[in-house]
Amino acid sequence: MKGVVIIPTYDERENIVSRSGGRRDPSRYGIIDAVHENLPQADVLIIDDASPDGTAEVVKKKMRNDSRLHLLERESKLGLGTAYILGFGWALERGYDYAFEMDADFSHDPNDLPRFVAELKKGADLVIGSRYVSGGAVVDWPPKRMLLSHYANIYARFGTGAPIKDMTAGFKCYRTEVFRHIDLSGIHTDGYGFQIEVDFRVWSAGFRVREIPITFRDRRIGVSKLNHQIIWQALFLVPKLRFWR
Ligand SMILES: Nc1nc2c(ncn2[C@@H]2O[C@H](COP(=O)(O)OP(=O)(O)OP(=O)(O)O)[C@@H](O)[C@H]2O)c(=O)[nH]1
Ligand SMILES: [Mg+2]
Repeated sequence: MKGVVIIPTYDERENIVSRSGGRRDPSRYGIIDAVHENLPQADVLIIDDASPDGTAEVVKKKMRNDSRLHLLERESKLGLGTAYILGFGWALERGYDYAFEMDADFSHDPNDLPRFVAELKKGADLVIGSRYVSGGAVVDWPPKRMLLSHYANIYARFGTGAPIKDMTAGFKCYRTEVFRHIDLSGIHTDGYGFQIEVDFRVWSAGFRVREIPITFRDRRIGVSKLNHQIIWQALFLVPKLRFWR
């Protein structure tokens, strides 16, 4: 099976490629190397939105001696949702069997990657790295953020009726075949709402969704891109999905 790990980036220069001493010092290790250490056969697709910190430049430099690395550049910060939709189409066109959603900031542990693929091989169509199934956890998050995530997930689960414990999770692996059967161009949400909407569509289309426990950590370096608009959008999306069903 051939896979691609899609990583959208906005100002993630310090997280993306290893800096000198990265082999010994984990805080200088880059996410691309960490992915390849765990899934040597997989490709990595970075989708960068003209990051002012020059993330795309360090990726391009690394691409010169790594044929498993790909980059799509967009002209401005257009959001996580449209970045993933672009990446899903890209993966489908190129015949990959599976595609990951993953953050650049080490909130998602690269060591977990092979467990997702194992579940896919057992027959799952979407594997979600879940903080809210037995064995899953969140560490280092401030209490406010923890509560927001907890209640957002209860709301999303009961509101949409989808039996998924972590619907706002962003560490996921899809069988690319799934993208042929859900209307990607009809998705206009971002952030949390995007995750809820895609999970809902995959589940409603009758695909096998499987949650595996992960430990989620606060971002390693850099600033958060979470904003109030993303929260409001997710709030209004849930009743809309219920109605649609
Ligand atoms: N291409 C692109 N990537 C984005 C955009 N917004 C966020 N990202 C990336 O998407 C991933 C998740 O975003 P984060 O900012 O980590 O969101 P979060 O995990 O909810 O919040 P923090 O970890 O606290 O920042 C990271 O790799 C970001 O760099 C965007 O508008 N465009
Ligand atoms: Mg993050």
